[in-house]
Amino acid sequence: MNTTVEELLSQKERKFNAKELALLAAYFRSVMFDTLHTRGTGHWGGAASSAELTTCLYFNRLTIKSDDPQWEDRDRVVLSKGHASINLYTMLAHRGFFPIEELSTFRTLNTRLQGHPCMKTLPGVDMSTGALGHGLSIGLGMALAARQSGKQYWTYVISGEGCLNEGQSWEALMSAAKFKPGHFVLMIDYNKVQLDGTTDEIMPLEPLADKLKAFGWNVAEKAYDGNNTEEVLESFAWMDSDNQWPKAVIYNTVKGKGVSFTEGKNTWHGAVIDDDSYTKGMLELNADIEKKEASL
Ligand SMILES: Cc1ncc(C[n+]2csc(CCOP(=O)(O)OP(=O)(O)O)c2C)c(N)n1
Repeated sequence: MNTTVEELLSQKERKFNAKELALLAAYFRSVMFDTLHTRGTGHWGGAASSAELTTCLYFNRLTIKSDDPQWEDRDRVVLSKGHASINLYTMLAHRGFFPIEELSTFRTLNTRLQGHPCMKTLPGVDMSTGALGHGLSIGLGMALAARQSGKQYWTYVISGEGCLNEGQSWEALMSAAKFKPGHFVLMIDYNKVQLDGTTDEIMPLEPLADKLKAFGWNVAEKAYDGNNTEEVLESFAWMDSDNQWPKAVIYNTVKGKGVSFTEGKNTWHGAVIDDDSYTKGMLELNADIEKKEASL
């Protein structure tokens, strides 16, 4: 690990600014790429597209306690796109929920870091996910529970297009608009590419913002650049700007972001990272880290 990243991570409880978050996201992307290659497994594309979203959440936004993962007042995160588990695990490990070295056990049988996150075994995981489309309903339940119990915590659901292709998501969208729980946010990682094709080929979602509005949601007028930490922080300011719930934010992202030959390609949804791709990809990821370090 290079010094600047190490310095930042030694203060992991503080709220980082946009440039620091950009460096952390670049570094975390390299950790994800490295772990997937070492373990001979996939799901790089969707993990990479969410890197800035989760880095900004875990290192700027969330009220959580790594030494008390079940703290009742903690903010909740539901990674509805549970196949991107390596992203969530990388955040949780570097935020102090479990040892960073444990990432090397990713997707090994009988370990805590299974291919899809398990809330029963891994500290910091608020919900077990993996079957697309469940996350929003579960998040709604968490947000309603906050209201019921007089708590102020926030609930964030991170969803890809695959989740929004599931009918259950639209039932949850309807229910949330009826019950209007506070501090409830849907963050859409809109990379427009799924497992075996583009979203337009599989099941188009456009006009997505209009659909969400028609379902009764408060939708951010701007579709933010979800791979730009300044814009993600801007979206957080929007979340705080009024009291109209539920809220949805659409983030334009790039699947496989950070490694040129994986960007925008569904073939890199679940592919194993072979040695040659690893070598070439790491050169790009490390160059990005150096560039972001120099900008601090
Ligand atoms: C109900 C269900 N159907 C199918 C799958 C298999 N599957 C896993 S990921 C995926 C594509 C997801 O695409 P997207 O939501 O765009 O993911 P991202 O690009 O953000 O990783 C599919 C079809 C699943 N996990 N659950």
